[in-house]
Amino acid sequence: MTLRLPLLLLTALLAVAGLTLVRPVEAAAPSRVFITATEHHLGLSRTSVKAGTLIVQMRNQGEDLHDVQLVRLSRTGRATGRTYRMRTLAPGELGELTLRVRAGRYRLTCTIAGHARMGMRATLRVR
Ligand SMILES: [Cu+2]
Repeated sequence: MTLRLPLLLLTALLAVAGLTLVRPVEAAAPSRVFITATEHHLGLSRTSVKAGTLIVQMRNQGEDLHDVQLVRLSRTGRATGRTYRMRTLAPGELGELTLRVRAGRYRLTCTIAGHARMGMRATLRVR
């Protein structure tokens, strides 16, 4: 009888510890940014997102073809690492791109000739 309570307590403690240990680590929900493309502007729903998985959706609300390219910038502002590009969207089309982003700044541009120069560029900060 005197041994029963400590044994029960130990079993209970092990069960709790076990439950805690096998509990799966919850994956962080992906960040999302929505872009509205027009002549000649990229309108971002937010300019700052968390590092990790990022879902980029873009709607071409303009009358010309548009796309979007994302590239991380180095401390000196130069493109570094992989370049991600969404397919070219016809007017009215919606596109989606999923990528993994690291802390820093990403430059977004439309790659259609002359569009970035005319204003289709934006910066996304990753925390
Ligand atoms: Cu464009």
